[in-house]
Amino acid sequence: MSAQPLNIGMIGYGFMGKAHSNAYAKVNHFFPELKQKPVLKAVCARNRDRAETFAETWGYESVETDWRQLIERSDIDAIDICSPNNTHREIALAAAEKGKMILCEKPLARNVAEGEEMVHAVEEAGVPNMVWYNYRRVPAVTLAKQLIDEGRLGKIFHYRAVFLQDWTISADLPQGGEALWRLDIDAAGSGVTGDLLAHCIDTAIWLNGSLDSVTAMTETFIKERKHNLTGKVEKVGIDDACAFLARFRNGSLATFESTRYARGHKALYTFEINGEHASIKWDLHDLHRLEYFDHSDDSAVRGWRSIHVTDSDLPYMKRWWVPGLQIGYEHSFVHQVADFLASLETGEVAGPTFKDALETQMVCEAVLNSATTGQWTKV
Ligand code: SOE
Repeated sequence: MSAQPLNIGMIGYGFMGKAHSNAYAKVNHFFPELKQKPVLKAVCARNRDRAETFAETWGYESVETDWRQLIERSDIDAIDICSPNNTHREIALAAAEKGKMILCEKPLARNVAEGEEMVHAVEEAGVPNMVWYNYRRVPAVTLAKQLIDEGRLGKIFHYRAVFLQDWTISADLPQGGEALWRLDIDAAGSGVTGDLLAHCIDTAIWLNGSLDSVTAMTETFIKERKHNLTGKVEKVGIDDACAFLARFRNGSLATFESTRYARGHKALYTFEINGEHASIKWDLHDLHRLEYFDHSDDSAVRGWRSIHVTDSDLPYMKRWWVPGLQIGYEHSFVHQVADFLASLETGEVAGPTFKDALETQMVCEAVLNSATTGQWTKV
């Protein structure tokens, strides 16, 4: 039986628009059992020429320049929100009201208040929803989850995560507008906390449960930048760097650090988890490997082992190539769409939902509040 079409209306066409479009295009080739097939029905962006170029490149059937028009269309089943963070709430509320499924780029919103409204809207409308925290579905990270859930690490004492970049060091870089909205507090809501630490927090909650309290520091190294929308030099409102200590509800201790000022690092996302019996480490730059240390090994051979996560019995890998041949960043998005489509058939929810992502938003807000007050803050 051929798969039923699931018509996608994509809002935005930046880097994430490409990652999601690629996932929709590939998913049924590698997950042929799925009963629904995403169809790239329409892409929406204010700049018609660029939207048309994007549509042609990726095979979208049509173009809209007003997201409200897109949401009105009866031939659209699911809205994918890939536009800046300050648009997420309004689009999600309108899309939920029209009964559309919603796949929203991370972070869910700029703050908890917006996120709460979004959760309320999708729950009230009863529409399937998901947030693109893609790193959960890197096979090595999913394997880490399996090992933890099997109890192999035992009691977890420590969680350590960093996400380091260096692309905003130049004081000449403006803020605001296309591509640079991540530096604009109004558009983004926060800096590295919502953009990068949110990934680390989502993974951490998924692997080790909820966080209880945090104490944080943030810094804005470049205080003023030219604003692309006004042409004037304006105050920079985002956090360029953020580090925080945290306590998980299960008693483990954590450190999280993120910056866009770590010269030499482009996207170094790593985490390490130390348990009573075993430890694991993961590094985005080597994303197909999971480092594992098991204290129960015979001391003659005990040591950190590097698991090349390519065997077909490991998460998602039977979908791809033969053992030994690895996959990359884009595959995590394919896996996320596959799980979302499967959830529509089984009714088994594919996380992170808006509600799950709201918890991450709450941690981000507690972190930013703590950095302002200098106090330990409950999540
Ligand atoms: C920022 O540079 C960014 O593109 C984030 O917005 C993404 O979420 C992250 O995965 C990579 O870095």
